[in-house]
Amino acid sequence: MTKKCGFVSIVGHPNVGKSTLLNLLVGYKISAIANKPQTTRTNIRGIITEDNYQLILTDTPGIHQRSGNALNQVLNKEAVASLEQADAVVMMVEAGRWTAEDDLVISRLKHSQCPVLLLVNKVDMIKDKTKLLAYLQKVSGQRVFDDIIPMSATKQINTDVFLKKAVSYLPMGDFIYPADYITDKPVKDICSELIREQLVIYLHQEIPYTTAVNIEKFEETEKITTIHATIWVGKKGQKGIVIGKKGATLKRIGSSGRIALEEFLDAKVMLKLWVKVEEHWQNNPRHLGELGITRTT
Ligand SMILES: Nc1nc2c(ncn2[C@@H]2O[C@H](COP(=O)(O)OP(=O)(O)OP(=O)(O)O)[C@@H](O)[C@H]2O)c(=O)[nH]1
Ligand SMILES: [Mg+2]
Repeated sequence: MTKKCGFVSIVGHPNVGKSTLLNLLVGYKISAIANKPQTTRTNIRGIITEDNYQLILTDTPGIHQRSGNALNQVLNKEAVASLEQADAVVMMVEAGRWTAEDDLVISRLKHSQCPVLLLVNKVDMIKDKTKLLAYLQKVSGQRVFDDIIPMSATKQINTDVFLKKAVSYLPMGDFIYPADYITDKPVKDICSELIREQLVIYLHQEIPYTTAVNIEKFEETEKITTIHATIWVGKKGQKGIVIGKKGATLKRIGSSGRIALEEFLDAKVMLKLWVKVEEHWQNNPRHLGELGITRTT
């Protein structure tokens, strides 16, 4: 049987639903999702393998305008780096919206040699279909797109159409990863990603943005997996906020983090969390590297 294998990158401005689509197609939650911008920090590859194809779908951090500190610059670079290897690029936007950040994404795609597909996500939010049609018409003039697919990742509208289209871009070739791999990230990295997702969900917007999670210990026995993790915050005052009154916030983060980890690892998990302060870690490239936030590809 002839086999196809290749890379498709999903780029777009923050919060459009890139990670939601990746998790859906992979069938596991490997990338953090939250209703807040800049949830994703590093490129995450989700691997979808069938008998005749292997689609390596790359979820990237949202491309955004505020690129002041080192972390922001790394996030934007990371998204752009994923394009170098791609056989096709998917630009994702939110139905009914076109922002300056979408223009920025278009400008980043200017030199892209491969086909660019426009995925208009969250169509479930637009009840009036004539409005959607007008929107689709408008966005089709923004650049030459290979195709435009209206879709909803959460309601699973047209996600199968997208998958088929993505596979059509893959070149012939042998599989790169073993058939049972769902991601290229080590299990430890996915675990820290799932804990960080809880921070994004439970804390006020600015704080998760200045936090990072590092797995210090990961011990598996037949009965239980013990995970020790440090939550790094950027300022002394933030430590108290993460911990909360009588430890309530950290407790909530810990228990929902444990549930997410148990689901991912399919094992019983004991999760221990510590909160530590490293001032201005987002501007310290060495520290960013230690936390796994670096240019990968
Ligand atoms: N209504 C609706 N909401 C969606 C859809 N897809 C994703 N969302 C929601 O949009 C929010 C953002 O989703 P993410 O997948 O984290 O978005 P992202 O593009 O990865 O965001 P960044 O990592 O910050 O760039 C979440 O609350 C999702 O549940 C959709 O099709 N319809
Ligand atoms: Mg994301």
